[in-house]
Amino acid sequence: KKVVQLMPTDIKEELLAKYPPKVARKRAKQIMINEATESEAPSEILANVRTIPGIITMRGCTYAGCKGVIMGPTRDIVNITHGPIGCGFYSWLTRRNQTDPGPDGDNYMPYCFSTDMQDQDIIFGGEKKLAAAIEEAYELFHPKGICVFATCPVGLIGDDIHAVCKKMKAKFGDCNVFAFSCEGYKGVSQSAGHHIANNQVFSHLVGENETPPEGEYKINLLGEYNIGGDGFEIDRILKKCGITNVSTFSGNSSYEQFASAQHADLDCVMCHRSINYVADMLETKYGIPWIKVNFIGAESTAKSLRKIGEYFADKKLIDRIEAVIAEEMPDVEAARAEVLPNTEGKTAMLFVGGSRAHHYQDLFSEMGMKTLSAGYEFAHRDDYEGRHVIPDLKVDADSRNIEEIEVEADPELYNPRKTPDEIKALEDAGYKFKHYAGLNEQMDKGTIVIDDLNQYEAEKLVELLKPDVFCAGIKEKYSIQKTGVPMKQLHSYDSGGPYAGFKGAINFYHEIDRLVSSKVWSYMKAPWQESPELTGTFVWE
Ligand code: CFN
Ligand code: HCA
Repeated sequence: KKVVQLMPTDIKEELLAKYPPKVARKRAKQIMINEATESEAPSEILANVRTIPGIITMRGCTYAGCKGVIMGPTRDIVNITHGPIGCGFYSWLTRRNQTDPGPDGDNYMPYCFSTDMQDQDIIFGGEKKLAAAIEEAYELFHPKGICVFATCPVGLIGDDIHAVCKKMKAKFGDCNVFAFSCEGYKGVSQSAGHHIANNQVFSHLVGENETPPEGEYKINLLGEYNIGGDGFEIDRILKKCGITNVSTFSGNSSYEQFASAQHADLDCVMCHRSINYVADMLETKYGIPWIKVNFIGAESTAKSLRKIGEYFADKKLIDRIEAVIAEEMPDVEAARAEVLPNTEGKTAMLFVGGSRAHHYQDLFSEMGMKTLSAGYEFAHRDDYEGRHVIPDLKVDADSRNIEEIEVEADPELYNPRKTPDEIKALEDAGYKFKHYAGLNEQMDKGTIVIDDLNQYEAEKLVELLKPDVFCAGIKEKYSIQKTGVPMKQLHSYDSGGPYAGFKGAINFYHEIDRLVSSKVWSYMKAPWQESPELTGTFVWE
């Protein structure tokens, strides 16, 4: 048995060793050692680029980002997938977004609406079938809104879904019908779908309701999707503090909430990746400023509430927020004290979407757990490096050109080693930035940040670093568990949750304690344990 000390650079080398030179060169730019040494090249990471064909990526498609992610949690809009039945089926409530329509509210989420495209529709066109589907949905439910989502074949055959929707909207008169050109192949990941969804919701829905809702401190909660009931817990806390949540984009959301979003005083952005476009548009068009918040982690929740209090700068609100924190924290502390002896010093890896790989590190650090390696599936450089470049938006909604969405801004704008003077010079030249803590800033020195991790690298990482828990999605779950490492889904939460807010933190502490303390995993033999050629000890820095 050979025992070696693995440096972060060795791990990077090991991850790349099996690739052909061209692939290795590209992947090398997406595997970053966080500030390895003073003399190392700046910690820059390549993100939001196409996955190399042949690699088994963790990513999803543009349709998933638009239909499943942004519009999926909206209960009283009928969401029709124009395409083969599989696309509708696989985006049918698999995300575990919950909703509460109340006793009389409409809820179409349990339905899966699809035009069920067949061969003849591909050959002769599917517009008539789509119009019939919209009509049928209208006759059956009389919803406030009907949304239509394009899948890959729709773009390829050229069905004009926007024209069909326009015609149907005019025909009904009392139903807002609009479409999303979110063909799966359009971007490099789900991310393009978020952008397309944001633009259309903003153009067709936000601002429709002119009556301002009641409330002293009105916010919108952007980028919170009520997975496993997270949004319910956040709403409980906001209500307790006396803060009015006008609209959530889009967890537990309704048509009216979207339509009223312009009445908020402040936008609080949870998941920057998926909804920053709406935040920027609300700021540009309605002058509503946005701040970054995070309700994952008890301390982050307290910090975010204080940030909201600070914005309104009202003593009554600030006192109430402090009282709520003081009331909620003892239970959190008790749970933390209970799990700490089991969790302290344990290690985690997180590879999730475009914000959770970052947000959940707060929860792990509250439990004394270290993140060895983390990364996003489809985030952009701002999510890693914390510098958001505010786009130059045209306020007129119709002039927004969504075809431009995949054009990345000059990479130099994101360079993390830019000095304050250089930033100032860029600002003088007309660029507008917003700064917040990105993933890289949170990671310890010597940890490994990996963008668009794939199946091969995931298994290799686990083999080399043996984390106590690995967090990712359903595609990773069983291959990781087979290596004898517990796996926690941070997309669907497996069947758990909520994990947001104070009560959610308590749930998470116990869940992770159970996972990392369980003996069952030690009975599993990973392939390298059966024939050990190499065992590694990870060294920091
Ligand atoms: S709920 Fe969100 S928090 S919206 Fe986004 S980037 Fe996905 S569906 Mo999966 S769990 Fe994940 Fe984030 Fe924002 Fe969810 S980390 S991948 S597209 N995501
Ligand atoms: C999506 C949705 C997803 C998938 C989760 C997973 C989700 O990207 O289309 O891979 O387990 O959270 O449901 O991210």
